[in-house]
Amino acid sequence: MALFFVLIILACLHVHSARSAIGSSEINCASSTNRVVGRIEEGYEGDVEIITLGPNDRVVLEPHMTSIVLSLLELVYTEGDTTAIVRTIKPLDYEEIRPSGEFLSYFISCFRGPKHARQLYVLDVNDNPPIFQSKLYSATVSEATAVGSNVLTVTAIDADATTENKRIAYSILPPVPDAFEVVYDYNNGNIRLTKPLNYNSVQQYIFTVEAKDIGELKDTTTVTITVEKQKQNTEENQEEDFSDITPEDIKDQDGNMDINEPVNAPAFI
Ligand SMILES: [Ca+2]
Ligand SMILES: [Ca+2]
Repeated sequence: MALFFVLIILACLHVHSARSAIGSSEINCASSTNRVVGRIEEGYEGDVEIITLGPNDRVVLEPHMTSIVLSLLELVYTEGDTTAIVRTIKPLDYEEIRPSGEFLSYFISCFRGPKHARQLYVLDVNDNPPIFQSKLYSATVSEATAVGSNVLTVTAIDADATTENKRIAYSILPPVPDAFEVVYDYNNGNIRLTKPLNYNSVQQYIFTVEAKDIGELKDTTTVTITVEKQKQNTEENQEEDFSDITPEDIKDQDGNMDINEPVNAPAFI
């Protein structure tokens, strides 16, 4: 009975000591193979592939299509071993891998023998927040600006590589000003005027705009809109014009050039 329990415990220890990896395969250096190791989310760190070798096989890890693999993966193997393990050097980062292709590709190459091609698909995770290009945006807007005009554009960048994880929604956080809204396209947030401005009522608006991605990762920026008084109307301009006339230009009817001279009333017969 005691022996039975010892065997059970040994079996459990064996299970717990077995290495887990994304994939496993056998390599025979007499012929080449080409296979997909598997798919894994970015951030993964650990064993990628466990390879069983023939007793006389000797292998090395080589890049395939791009050299980036050598900065991400290494081969744990000593000549004479019947097992070789491909494992990560650092957590896998989709944004680092994606510029080189759809998947990580490498060779397990036999010494003076065929190369065995492997593909590992790394999936994007929403691990990057939107970041505003500036923490402060400002604009000066005339109170004559038409309602519906875009008065300022704010921009945040999300470093995630896939469209879904880098899509950004912009909004104005409470307290929301009564004269502006934010409308956005794929790239930018546009601050739009929603009611006529009145310099005599409000000279400046300060509010916070938030950029948020699909996973609730977010950033904020402060927007300042300064209202500029509408240019003076025609009547005021005329007053301005008169004010520009110098005394030398003013002549009384009797031809006196001195503005301080009394003007003689014309004689009526
Ligand atoms: Ca993101
Ligand atoms: Ca990502």
